[in-house]
Amino acid sequence: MGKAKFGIFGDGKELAQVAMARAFRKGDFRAGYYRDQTFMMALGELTVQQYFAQLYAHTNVEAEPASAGRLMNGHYATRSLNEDGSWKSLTAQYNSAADISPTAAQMPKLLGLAFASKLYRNNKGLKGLTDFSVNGNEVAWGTIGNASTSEGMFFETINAAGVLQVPMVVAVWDDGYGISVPTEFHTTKGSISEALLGFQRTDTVNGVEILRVKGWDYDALVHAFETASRLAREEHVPVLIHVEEMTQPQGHSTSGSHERYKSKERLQWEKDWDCMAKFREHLISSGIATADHLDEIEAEVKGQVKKQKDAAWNEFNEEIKVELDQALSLIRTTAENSTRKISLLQLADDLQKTINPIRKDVVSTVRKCLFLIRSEGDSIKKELKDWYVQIQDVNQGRYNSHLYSQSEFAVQQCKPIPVEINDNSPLVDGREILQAFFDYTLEHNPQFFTLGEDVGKIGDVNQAFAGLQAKFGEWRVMDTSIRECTILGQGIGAALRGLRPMAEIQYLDYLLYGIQLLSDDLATLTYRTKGGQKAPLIVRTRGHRLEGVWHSGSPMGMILGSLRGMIICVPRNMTQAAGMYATLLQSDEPALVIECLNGYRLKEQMPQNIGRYTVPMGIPEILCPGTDLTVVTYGSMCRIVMEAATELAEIGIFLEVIDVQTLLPFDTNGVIGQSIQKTNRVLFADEDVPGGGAAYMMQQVLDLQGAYQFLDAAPQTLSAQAHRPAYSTDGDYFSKPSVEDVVEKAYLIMHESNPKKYPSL
Ligand SMILES: Cc1ncc(C[n+]2csc(CCOP(=O)(O)OP(=O)(O)O)c2C)c(N)n1
Ligand SMILES: [Mg+2]
Repeated sequence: MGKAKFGIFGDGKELAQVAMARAFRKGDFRAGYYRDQTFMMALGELTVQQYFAQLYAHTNVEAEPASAGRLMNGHYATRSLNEDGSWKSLTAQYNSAADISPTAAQMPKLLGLAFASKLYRNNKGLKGLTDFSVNGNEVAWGTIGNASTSEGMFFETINAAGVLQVPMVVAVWDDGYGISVPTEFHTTKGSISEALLGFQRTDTVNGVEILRVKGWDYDALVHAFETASRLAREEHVPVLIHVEEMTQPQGHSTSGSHERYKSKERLQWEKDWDCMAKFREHLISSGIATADHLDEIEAEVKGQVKKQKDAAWNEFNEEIKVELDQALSLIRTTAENSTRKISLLQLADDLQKTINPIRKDVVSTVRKCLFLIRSEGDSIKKELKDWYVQIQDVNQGRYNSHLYSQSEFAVQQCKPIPVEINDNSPLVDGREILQAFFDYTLEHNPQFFTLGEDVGKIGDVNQAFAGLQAKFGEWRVMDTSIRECTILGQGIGAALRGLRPMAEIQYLDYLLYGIQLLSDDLATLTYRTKGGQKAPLIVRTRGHRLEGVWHSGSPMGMILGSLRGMIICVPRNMTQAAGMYATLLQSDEPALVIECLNGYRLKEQMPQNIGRYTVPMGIPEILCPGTDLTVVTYGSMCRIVMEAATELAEIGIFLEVIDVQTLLPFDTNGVIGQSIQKTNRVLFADEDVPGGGAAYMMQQVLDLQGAYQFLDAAPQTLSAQAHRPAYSTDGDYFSKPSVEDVVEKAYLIMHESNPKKYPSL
């Protein structure tokens, strides 16, 4: 009837979900996909009315607690946080991590949710945190469709779970299809449990327990899920349950019928072997219920569902109706005094006639009206305009809030504590500053831990954690295999359960293996739950400049385009990096910190208050005051630009060099605009491709801050070449911006203003 745009349902997979719900305990977590309505309802974590509220995109958190209308139907989530952003007791409730649509992308965080139990059981420092775990007894339950098991993330997760021995149970809902494509196109040997047999644990060797069960066999399902629950909960053995012979009575979704791709025989088989039909037969044949009794229950339930559906629709509509009536009345009273009376009344009449009007109809009509009367006096426009401003504010809350934390734990709320450096502060390698910071933090923050490739025994490839595994143990400073995506997943899952992980990506160039997960899952988490969940993961990596195509990347434009919702820090040295980590650990926001790859051996003074001072987010630092040209930069480019500034000062050109420090948030106090007001010229310099990070900074300053009006010369960007950097020092010189590049570019901007004083080069 056009009331809902799209529907995707869990029928054909109900029975297994009831069995899974029976084995699920408080404190456990689910990370699944769009078929799990029965499971959520069986737990009591989803009412029928809430189910329909999501279908209609009801923006009210009480009506639709999973996503406040932000996600299409079939995305399930429980709320881990109180209104003020603080944690609820997760061990006192059933938990579902917030779903996302990309197939198999639930897997990496599932691994992390299970891994958290491992930490809570083995890391003695976490024992008191009973709102998050009771001795690591919580199981992380995953669900995934058969076709989605072909994704790389599925295999990466299964392998990691087998290595880590975490309490993860994955149920594969196998209906023989992935939309229209049958199993033989998806899975080796046509069976995921067959294909995975090499992972099967034995009496003597750890691995994954693999169970196989039919989706219509209730007793076997109950047995399988109970077995899995026990193994995972008590022994931390990962389990895969392959649930075969499931059906999909209505096809994949509302957007196409399955008669197009399923044979008559298959359609008949799905009718005969549908789990609900089979369960009915089972209940009758075993004498548990009579056919009449079941008919009665079905009729009654149908009536209840219809009632809740109507209630959801009415509640959804009620709010819109109130706004519609207000708008109509205001437009009509405005029309009475307006020269555009006829047009306004016509717009009001058209709005009133709209069938199933939505907010867009209301707001777009009001905006059209305001545009029509733009030349009329304020007294005529005022009421309608005020109403529009107020409703925009409300709609902002409904549709645009919570990209970042709105709680007292937001990074912006963190109290700045200045760094203390004096004459007694010794000069050390940059990496030693980080090492001192991590030492302090491991000592003082029991929830903090780090994991990554080579992070444990050798203390990362640049030795910022050197000696810290030996000091704090393997549950705090951990080596992992080479699997960037699930390293991040481990971090996300652990952060969802109250821990403070730092997940390391060895080089920024390899972030690409995990950027999909960060973009789809972590960066959207707060937004897509409207503040219902948080995962304050810190992703630590290093980049910008070293050697060659895969160890010198600075793909900031890519990151800025895909990770809105995360904090992006680009510290110029390790002193700044340590202060940023301190800020992040006081906040609840997820972040990416990119250290300078060529900065670990450079000398810096060891701060007196290492571990305690903080670097505020979104506050640029003026590295060198100047009067002629503002140069905006960050990261390793700070040193290059400062060298150029020294050279130019010798010929009387004074650069004001600004380190932005963080790209998200960006210069929240307008420091750069103020600088341009003084210098009237600006250059944005970085190591990204042309049109990348520097173009972003330009947009922020000229467009958002409006600094274009202070310019006396064309604003410019200086970036690396469009290709990736060639190898060796010469490769770097001819690929990345050099001191000469900055000097010449800055000089030419001065030439534009005063060609006489600064003749062309
Ligand atoms: C990464 C990604 N690719 C494609 C899609 C589109 N898509 C949604 S569901 C689906 C089929 C999934 O089949 P299966 O895993 O067997 O689950 P089922 O729907 O059969 O339960 C596809 C291709 C997607 N959501 N994500
Ligand atoms: Mg399928």
